[in-house]
Amino acid sequence: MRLSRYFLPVLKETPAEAQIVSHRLMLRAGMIRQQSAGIYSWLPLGYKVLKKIEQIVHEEQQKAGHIPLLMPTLQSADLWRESGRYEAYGDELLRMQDRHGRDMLFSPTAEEMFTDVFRSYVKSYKDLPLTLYQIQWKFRDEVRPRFGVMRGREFLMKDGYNFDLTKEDALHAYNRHLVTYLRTYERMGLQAIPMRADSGPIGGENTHEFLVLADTGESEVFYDSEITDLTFGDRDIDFDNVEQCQGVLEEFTSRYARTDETHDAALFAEVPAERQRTARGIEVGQIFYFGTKYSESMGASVQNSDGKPVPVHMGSHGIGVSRLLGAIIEASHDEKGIIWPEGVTPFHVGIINLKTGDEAADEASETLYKSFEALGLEPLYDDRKMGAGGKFASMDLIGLPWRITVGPRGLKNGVVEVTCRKTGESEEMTPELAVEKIAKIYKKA
Ligand code: 5CA
Repeated sequence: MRLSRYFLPVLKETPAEAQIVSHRLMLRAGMIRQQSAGIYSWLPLGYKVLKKIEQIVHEEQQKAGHIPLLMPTLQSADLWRESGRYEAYGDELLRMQDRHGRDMLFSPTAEEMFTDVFRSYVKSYKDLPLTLYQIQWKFRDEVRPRFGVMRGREFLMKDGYNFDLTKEDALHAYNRHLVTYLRTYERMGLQAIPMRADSGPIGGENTHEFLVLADTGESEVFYDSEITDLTFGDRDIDFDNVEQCQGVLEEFTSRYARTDETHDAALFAEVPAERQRTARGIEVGQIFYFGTKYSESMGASVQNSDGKPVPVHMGSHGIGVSRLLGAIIEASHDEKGIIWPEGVTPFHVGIINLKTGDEAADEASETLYKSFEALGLEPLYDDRKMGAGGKFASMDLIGLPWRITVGPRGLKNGVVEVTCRKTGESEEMTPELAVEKIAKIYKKA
């Protein structure tokens, strides 16, 4: 993309309404625009990161055999009356009527809709296990929408639902989700710690929230510091292997880690004092096992091997896809702006032409630009006719992990400058070597 032809409305001033750094930076970098409280337009740069995050979520879900589909955002109240949640959900549920006076709602989650699709088609235990999921907009009429996309009213969620014959099978699905979530967050450069939590309006006893530690997080958390040494890494996992998935759950949840909702001071006191930590965290996902809560009330049964109808065991599993943008920025920024992890960056590399109009600089920049495109990488080329200071400031603000600076002076010696956004370190090298270096980083060489 050539910046002269892109739509990147960066702001010079710090918007007064934004209280936390991720919100400020998303507004300043021209990623989002607030349209009303907790409702945002996703401008091109924000939209691009959102799509990258979605892509990682899809890939990791599908590796575990979970199947994507898409449900409507507007749903009939009748379905929610069956589960009893139409009345129970409270003021967060946005209720409305269509022109025929029929009660409708904007889905804040979708247990009922998935259970309905399941019961309409699946009749036999032979069709299990089954996990269906979607990435779809949700609406919750939050009392206090704030912090930009962190607590929106309209927000993008990945929500997945497992259907299993037995409790054991459903707990395996729970563990499988835990593994996929660990992998998903790590690919985004985040450490998200599974913590015992409360299930709220979704229901059930078994539930873990995934929290990214950050001072601006809305949840208070208590944990054993040993847990922060754990990483999933690139280990192989067989998602059909029950013991292996159970092993990961035990490894990542055996130490004390709880949100304030389930915090137990007596248990916490058993953690050696030097390892006790109290901090704040951003909840980027939650997994639930709630047994037959929805399948019984909504009649979602299958025939077991004896030909008897039994209600299926279910769980649901959510990732805050749009919230993740805020969480990543909270975890990765400096005073100049965002620092995108390579896994989610909107463009792989920025090219700054210090002197647009200079024949040598234009030509070298063009060649770099085309070389990256030929490798399947996305460069952002700042070809605007303006001073270098403004170009550097925008590039730092939008946070691409790598920058190549091209100028007539360097070119006289046959070199350009490659700069790492995170460390600020620069290296001079030939344009060919610069392309090679960046290609290697993104595994395109
Ligand atoms: N049905 C279940 C799982 S699919 C469910 O709704 N779970 S949830 O309530 O925990 O939401 C899943 C994730 O969505 C949360 O972990 C959080 O990351 C994100 N989320 C929830 N509310 C908001 C909000 N108001 N703004 C942005 N993200 C939100």
